Amino acid sequence: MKPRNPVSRRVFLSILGSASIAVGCARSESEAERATSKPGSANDTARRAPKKLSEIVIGFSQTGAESSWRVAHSKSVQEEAEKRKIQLLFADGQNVHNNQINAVNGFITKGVDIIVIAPQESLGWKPTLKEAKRAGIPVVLTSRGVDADEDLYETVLVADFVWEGRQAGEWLAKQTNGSARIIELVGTPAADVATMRKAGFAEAIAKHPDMKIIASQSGDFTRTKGKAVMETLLSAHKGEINAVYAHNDDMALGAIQAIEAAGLKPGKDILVVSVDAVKPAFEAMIEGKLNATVECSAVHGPLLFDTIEKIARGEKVPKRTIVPGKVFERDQAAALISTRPY
Ligand code: GZL
Repeated sequence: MKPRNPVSRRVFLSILGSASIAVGCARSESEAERATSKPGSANDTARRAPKKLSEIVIGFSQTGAESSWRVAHSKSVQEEAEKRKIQLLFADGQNVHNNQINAVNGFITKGVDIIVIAPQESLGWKPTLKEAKRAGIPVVLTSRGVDADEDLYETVLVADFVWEGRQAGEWLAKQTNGSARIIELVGTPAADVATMRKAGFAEAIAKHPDMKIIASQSGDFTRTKGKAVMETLLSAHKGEINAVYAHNDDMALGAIQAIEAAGLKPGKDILVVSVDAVKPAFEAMIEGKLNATVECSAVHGPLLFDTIEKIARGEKVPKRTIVPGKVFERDQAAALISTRPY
């Protein structure tokens, strides 16, 4: 029997009365046959007794803890699950792509109700996402996207990374009257967020022929690597550099340490602009060492769980849910740091 409409292959969670949940999944015969051979498959889900919201199990595969932003992101998701009394299985990928693939395959075997992924890398997800679909388990992406057909996931919850890169480029163009020798510290190269922040920045500075990226290297979104890369580039380009664009605050803070170690004044001799707007970046702006940061909110928890509950009710959700941000500059930092949520 072919499911009447494609949506029927998703796990349906309809909230009945006192937040109890009926979990069911209509499947085509061939899928039903396939599913019955595996314990904990969606077919079993279809036979599961109605669940209370608090009995739903979510499998969350997180990249790791590479940056202050990521730590705040994990905290936001875990606190929201706690608040809504929804069971969250948290798998720390330790920034290794294959760890995440293994974790998600484990969630599928276990037969969780919904899978949430913050992907370290964008490539290599298709087979695993197809397996989740076959098992009737909806997938929600958060903080980064994947290179896979849209019908393999419900929605991706991200910022507009191209906009972020563009804001950084436009800010720097204004500060330098369109004349700069720039070091770019790139995030994890295989992550869409790095590709997009790079593209947005390049688009903005392309309007200014005298703004040149003299070197672009990955610091993998970490403070340690940001510092190491900046040390190398400072000695390779002695006296040439007057600006740094870092794809996240952690790499910018590492670069600031390297600039100071080289006897230069970050924020003055070399302007520094980055993305995320984490509290340590506000502290660096108050010290005058970071000039600006483009906010990429890490507080995904509330919106993520609202989205999950919409999917559960069978409501349509947009394929891409954009989390808005804004630009913060050095002279605003002291007044705003106490209001920062992460
Ligand atoms: C953005 C997120 C990025 C942050 C970095 O959504 O994927 O990864 O900007 C983090 O700090 O490492």
